[in-house]
Amino acid sequence: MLRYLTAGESHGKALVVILEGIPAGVPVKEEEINRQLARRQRGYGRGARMKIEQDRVEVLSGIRAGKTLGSPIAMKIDNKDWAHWSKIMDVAQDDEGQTKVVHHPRPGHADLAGGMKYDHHDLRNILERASARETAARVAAGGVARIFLEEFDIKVVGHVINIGGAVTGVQRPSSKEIVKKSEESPVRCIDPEAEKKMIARIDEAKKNGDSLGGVFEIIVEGVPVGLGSHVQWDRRLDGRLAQAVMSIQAIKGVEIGNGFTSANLFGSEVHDEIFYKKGQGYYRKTNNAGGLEGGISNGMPLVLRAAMKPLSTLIRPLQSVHIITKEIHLATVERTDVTAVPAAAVIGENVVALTLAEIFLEKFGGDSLKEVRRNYEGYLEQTEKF
Ligand code: EPS
Repeated sequence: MLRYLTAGESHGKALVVILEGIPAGVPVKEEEINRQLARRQRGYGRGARMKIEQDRVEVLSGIRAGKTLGSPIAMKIDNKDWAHWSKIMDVAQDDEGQTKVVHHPRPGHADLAGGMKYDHHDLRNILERASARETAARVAAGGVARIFLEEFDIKVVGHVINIGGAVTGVQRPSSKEIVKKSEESPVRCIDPEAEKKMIARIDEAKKNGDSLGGVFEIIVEGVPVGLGSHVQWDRRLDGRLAQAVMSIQAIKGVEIGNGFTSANLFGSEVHDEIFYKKGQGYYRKTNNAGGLEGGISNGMPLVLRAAMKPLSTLIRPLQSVHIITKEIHLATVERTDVTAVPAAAVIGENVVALTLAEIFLEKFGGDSLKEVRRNYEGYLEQTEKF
């Protein structure tokens, strides 16, 4: 069983994550995890915080001499900004000046619902954990998961296809094209025309003290037939991927394959016809299903998209209420990003990797990489004969 838990507040000392269930013998380099962390920090439209942080992972357990031990992998990412917040976020002392107390909940944020639920009258006690800073810890865990998946030639890539209505014109790009072009784009978009429009939209939002959301796409190649199952609701691959991606802060919609578009079409226009060639096996000419049928991976690349709402901290704030006096008040303004869709694409890749690794291990599980590989190869041999 692969599982993980994160802890940490946005302006606390550090973020931590414990990842358990990665088999022994997987070669893991800290540098590779750090590369994922750095990718998550980039993106046009990010705010001042990203100039302060340079996320680096410190592996505390579970890896020795460059290989996983099979024991829990504990990792820590320090918050550099802690230096400015140590008094405010102190474990024992009350912040005497109360300089950063939050009483005006931001529409769209967890502030009000969280405050009411946990009976916190300083809404900072909610927003510190609700912050998307937490995703750095998930990406660290995802960094290990994708190294594990790559042992089986499963590769996860992502790119931005829409920011604030500026949409890419490139349809169904290959993974190679995505990797090559998105890393160089400040908005992680592979279409230079759309990139220009996205940047203009971000500039416009910034000028107006506003924020923007968008859509990113994740593609996974090398997924074998048979991950997930039709037999029970909580074993369906689509449902489990959607939960992982939907749980990323600010995500409001997830679709697989043609998703919402297929609702407008006839079945004959949607379903991917099945062909067979000796030596090659079964194949499809289209992939409208996004690599999934009946909650089971079908051997085609997995295609998933997610919609991110505009960030809820607005420099020109919306109306809210003072939670103590109940008087009308503008929402709290915290330092923020204008948009974080490029970062969300990286987070999406990494949570998808975690979910796929989890389901892969459910099917081919073993305590060492060698054992998992043996199980996997035996299964491939069986399906090739089908
Ligand atoms: C965030 C607000 C900003 C973002 C932060 C998420 O942080 P701050 O309030 O410190 O300026 O930069 O994202 C990160 C710190 C990160 O690592 O992604 C929020 O309110 O969610």
